[in-house]
Amino acid sequence: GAANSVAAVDLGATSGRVILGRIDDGRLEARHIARFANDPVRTRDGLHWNILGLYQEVLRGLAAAERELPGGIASVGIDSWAVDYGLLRSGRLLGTPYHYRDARNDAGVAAVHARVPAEQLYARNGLQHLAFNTLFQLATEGPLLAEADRMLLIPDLLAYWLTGAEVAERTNASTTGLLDPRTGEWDRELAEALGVPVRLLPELVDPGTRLGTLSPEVAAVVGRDLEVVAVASHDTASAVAAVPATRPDFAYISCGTWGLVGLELDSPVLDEAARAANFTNEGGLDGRVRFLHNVMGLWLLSESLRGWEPSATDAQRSSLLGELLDEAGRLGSGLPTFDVNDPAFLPPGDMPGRIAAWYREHGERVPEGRAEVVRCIVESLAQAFADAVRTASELADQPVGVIHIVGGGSQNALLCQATADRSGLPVYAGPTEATAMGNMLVQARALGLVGSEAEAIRAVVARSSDVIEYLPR
Ligand code: LRH
Repeated sequence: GAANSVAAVDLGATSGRVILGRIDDGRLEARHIARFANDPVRTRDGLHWNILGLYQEVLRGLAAAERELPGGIASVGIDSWAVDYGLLRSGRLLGTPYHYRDARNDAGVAAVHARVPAEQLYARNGLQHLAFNTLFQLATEGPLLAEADRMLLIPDLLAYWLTGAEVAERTNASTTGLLDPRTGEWDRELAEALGVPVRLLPELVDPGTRLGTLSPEVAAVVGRDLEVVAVASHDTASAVAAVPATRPDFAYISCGTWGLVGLELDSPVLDEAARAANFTNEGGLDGRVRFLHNVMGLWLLSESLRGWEPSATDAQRSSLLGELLDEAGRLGSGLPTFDVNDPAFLPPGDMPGRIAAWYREHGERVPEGRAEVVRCIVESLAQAFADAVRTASELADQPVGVIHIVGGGSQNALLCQATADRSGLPVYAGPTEATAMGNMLVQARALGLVGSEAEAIRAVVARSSDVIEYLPR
């Protein structure tokens, strides 16, 4: 087996995948090994991730990858959605990790702001206000915080179970609200001020750090001992690292469950205007700053479909979505848009009903029928994307000449075209699997299979993917 292949475990909020990538001649060739649903579970105390089920799928996926390429996998990297975590004591998980869409966070926000007002918090951590940021969640844990001796974010928790290494990978740690965006180090003073014991915060590592090999009992399940490498473990950081930009004046939209819209910067923007616009300064690959805004994303579509067809399979829902998008594309434009970022749309539940309520409350005509709802969602997302690109450019005082859309949303032609139209900028769409590609290429770089010069990873992605151009009309 050649040692130029790596495996990516990429866990999104609705599905996970294990992908094998081969780096050859400056190109990355990826093949899917496993794909599995990530269905949250509601118990009496709230909405949780099925973390053991996900770990099981990771083990199965790695075993399948090993069977596909016996002895040929040089390393494995894990990325997932941000902010969520497990608390541990002496290596034992205390409770089931919560889903960031659980309703518990409002109390946490009030508790944190009572100690550190929002303005001061932003000046310290540079994070946009999202009620699910880790520090707000931690403020709801009560006595568990005193019991725990470790907090591990989801990809770090899985890496810990695989290898025994207890670390916090920096890009994802930047979404906790407890990291100083100027130094990239934990803000221990802030943690203490918020009652978060500093012993919970593990040693920070950068993407590319070798974490170790599988523990013997894990290697027995997977079929071989594999090396685990920390990647940009925040999925959005991996996606941004893999934006196939070929010029510096680009904005990106990493569009999956969320639409993460912004710019890559050398240093954070922490002023009052950035705070008021709710822009975040998250950590990117190689110390870059992901200056971006969370837009609600494809969640609006997936949750609408779940409401319309509660008993359909994922495959049935995605083919229905294809039909509805075709139909929506044939409708005349000119439907009114709604504010996709209204927090009313955050929790799971009846999405079409909430959208109708938004239009009613704002004195607008309520969309009729599924295709109209879909068209309104797409146009409203595109408007929010265009607005966020313009705001990012103004706040960072940097010109934007092109927009790159990566992730699942890059396959949505109606959305890509509407984003071009509403921004007046050319949109370059693809690759769909940017997150997994960023994951794999950070590993490849750590192994010396990709050069370490600036933009080397983006150049490999650009050579390896078909990017579609949408010009504004
Ligand atoms: C996207 C994402 C996003 C976070 C959210 C919790 O998957 O990681 O960057 O804000 O999930």
